[in-house]
Amino acid sequence: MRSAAAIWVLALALAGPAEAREAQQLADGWSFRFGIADESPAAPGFDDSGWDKVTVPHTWNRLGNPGVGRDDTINADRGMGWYRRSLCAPAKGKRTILEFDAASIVADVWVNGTKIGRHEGAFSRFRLDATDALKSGCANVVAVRADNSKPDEGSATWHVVPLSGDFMMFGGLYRPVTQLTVDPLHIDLIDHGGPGVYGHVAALDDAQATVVVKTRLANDSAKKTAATVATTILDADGRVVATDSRKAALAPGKAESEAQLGVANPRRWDGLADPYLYRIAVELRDAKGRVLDRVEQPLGIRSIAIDAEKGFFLNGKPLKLQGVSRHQDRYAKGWAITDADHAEDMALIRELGANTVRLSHYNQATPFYELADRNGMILWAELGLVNQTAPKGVKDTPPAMLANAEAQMIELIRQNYNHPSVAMWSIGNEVTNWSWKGLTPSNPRPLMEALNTLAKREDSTRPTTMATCCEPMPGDKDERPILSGIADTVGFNLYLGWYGKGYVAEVDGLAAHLTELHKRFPGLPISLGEYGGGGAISQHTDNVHGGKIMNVSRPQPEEIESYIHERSWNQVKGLDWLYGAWVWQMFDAASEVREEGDATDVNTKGLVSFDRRTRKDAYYFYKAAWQAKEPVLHLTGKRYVDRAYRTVDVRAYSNQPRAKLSVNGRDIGWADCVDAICVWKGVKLDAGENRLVAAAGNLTDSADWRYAGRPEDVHILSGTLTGAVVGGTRYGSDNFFEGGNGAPLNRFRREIYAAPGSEKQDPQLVVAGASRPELYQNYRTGISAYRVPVANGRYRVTLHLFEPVEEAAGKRVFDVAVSGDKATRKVDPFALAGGKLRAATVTLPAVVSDGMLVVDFKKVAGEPIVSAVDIVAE
Ligand code: GCB
Repeated sequence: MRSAAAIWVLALALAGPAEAREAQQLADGWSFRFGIADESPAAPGFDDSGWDKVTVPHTWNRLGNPGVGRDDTINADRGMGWYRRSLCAPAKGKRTILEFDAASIVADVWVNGTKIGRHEGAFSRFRLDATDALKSGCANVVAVRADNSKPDEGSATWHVVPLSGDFMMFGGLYRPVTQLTVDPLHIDLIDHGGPGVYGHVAALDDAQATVVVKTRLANDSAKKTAATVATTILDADGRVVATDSRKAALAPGKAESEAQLGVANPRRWDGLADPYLYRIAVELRDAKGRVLDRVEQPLGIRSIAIDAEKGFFLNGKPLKLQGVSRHQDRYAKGWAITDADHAEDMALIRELGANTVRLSHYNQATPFYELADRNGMILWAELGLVNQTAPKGVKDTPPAMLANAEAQMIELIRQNYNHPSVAMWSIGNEVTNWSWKGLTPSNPRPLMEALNTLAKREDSTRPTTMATCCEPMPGDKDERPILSGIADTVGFNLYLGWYGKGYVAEVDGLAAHLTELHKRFPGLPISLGEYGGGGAISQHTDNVHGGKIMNVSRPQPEEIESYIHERSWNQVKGLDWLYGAWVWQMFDAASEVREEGDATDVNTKGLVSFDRRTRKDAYYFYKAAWQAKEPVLHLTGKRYVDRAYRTVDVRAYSNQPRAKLSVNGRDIGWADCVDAICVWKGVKLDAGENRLVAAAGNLTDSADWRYAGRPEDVHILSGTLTGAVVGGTRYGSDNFFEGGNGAPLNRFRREIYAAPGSEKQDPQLVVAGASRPELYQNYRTGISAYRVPVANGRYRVTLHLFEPVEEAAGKRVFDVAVSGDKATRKVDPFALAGGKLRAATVTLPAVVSDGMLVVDFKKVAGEPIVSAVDIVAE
């Protein structure tokens, strides 16, 4: 049995140093109301009894839902939201500081009707001194107005960056609010939201690290006071490895103290391999040695360097940065997420095998930086400055906007200075001359140069970077200024195969494009800041080349996203000079400018769904390509259950050399896994249910698919990526074709960055004379053949076609021949149907004796065309 004395000693040991600073989270007890434009709720006597009761973190917005159109849960309101609650004053003589980890976008704060401050910017911590506005007791009222109005002229946000972006600016007190109680003598809390303690490694070798720790101090009393600043470095086990103590005579106001400490035989913070963390503890003590205040910060002893030819180095060793971008929102919660949500995101990123995260496009919450420190994840930290360098209608960056961008840059750096995970500061994303987007031209250079200078002044230990999308290439006749080269490094956001001429095959130009940029900017370290494509988990294709990419529209079959990543990564990984690549993006995220895939207001390029429940196939591609620690085997297409075709290519992702497949217990054989991809070509499914099982090493994975059509029939919707059920018959996406391009007859598309409701639509063209008009919505032109694997036997082949553009007969003429039929048919869709945009069919008998039904198209005039094919066994 333990003695009482022993328990008492234990309790003392656990209590540690005196808790001089008190922190109380103000999570409960808030009342909330959206949409009050005047300042009446700031008055202490204001009656908020009818308001909603909420807890903080909170946002009034909810955006991004499955399906077409906003559902009833959506709240996209931009404007002013009010929060009120009571506050207890501390014991006399203490100071009260209110700490907001973030408030979006502009926040005004009153205590008992006295305004104690305003903060402009949605992403950073700020603190306000409430002491003088408080009365003793608990009858104090704090009122906060958070304003996320669109940055239109006259609104509080018009000059607050970012002014635009492909993401929702959720409103509210979406990160924690804390009441801090401190002695009048304390470590400064009003330093741009920073911790007041800033450590960096000034010199480093295997024997010793020299760590310089700067501490900002505040004396809010009226008299000069003697104090001691004690700085300690603790190792991961809490053992003291270095100390410094110095006296300070603190006059009222602010002061600074600097200590230099040596850490012998330093253990490096070495990324995923060994994210070893020391801690810096600074205590401010009074003349009697009592602790007045204490702050602990992380310290990682490491070096980083980036070279234009050799890439990224951590602690002198090359490390190719391979990772993802992360937005901070998630389904149903928006930006008001919990520590558990942050932890789940980090766990998913770790599982993926990434070693870096880009915090797109703004300063994210402290818990996520801490997770990165602890996990050894390299961070690209970013200022929230996107696209626009001047408000709409304003020619150049106005002084107020410059001042705001600079203030947010300082906040980003001070608040995160001590995180060893942060490798670089980004000064903005896709900032360019946006005149071509219908905005007033502004010259972005002065703002970007000012921000870069400021970032270097604030932190001389880290490189700067910026992401750009749209700089003119050599030979372009374009007056847009070049911004690459302002920051120390540059990340190019490149979406080959996605934003382009409409065909996924363009992705194969990625390495060449990057190499061109590398030549163009010699000496400048270059990364791939973003790349990727959309993937809707309920939309599927049998052939990614079957139709046009619908990049801000529908459909966006999941297989396209996978294909873009397969092809991109397998080019990028070979570019040794490229110091890093960040997938756009880790998670689907809310964006008001989008109506795409199978969702509304969601950017579908995530490797993981908005609700974090679904890891898309592309996730497993990276897991197989990146994850060295555990064996990976993943059969793709599990969500594509109802198959359109019986003959399919089965694919798996694996980091094993080869994998084996069976279908309904039938052995299909082995496939080599090359570049993490294993393919079994031309696998024949059974009619009805199919259980596919892949095996590699001691791993297995399975998928359940169904083929419900007539066993030997094939129905193809030409020129499409997803197929459709038409008149009860399942048509597959375009497949088995050779040559040509798919296109839709009509195209729906919301212009990116346009307001919802302003969808651009081609004129609705209709093909006349069709009993099943759905078969005439898309077409393939320039086709040379269909080669369709089928069982031997007799078939009737029907081609559906129409003339989409020609105004006369004779302009588009081609010969068609099918297997086993010696006759060749000359086809002129215009002549056959009796005009343009009129449906026609051609039916031919076929006999197959070698397992392959071939339809040959031979051009006579113009390009051959087809919009659907029926192959029906007789
Ligand atoms: C970009 C932007 C990012 C967008 C992304 C996209 O280049 O930097 O904010 O979300 O493209 O999906 O279009």
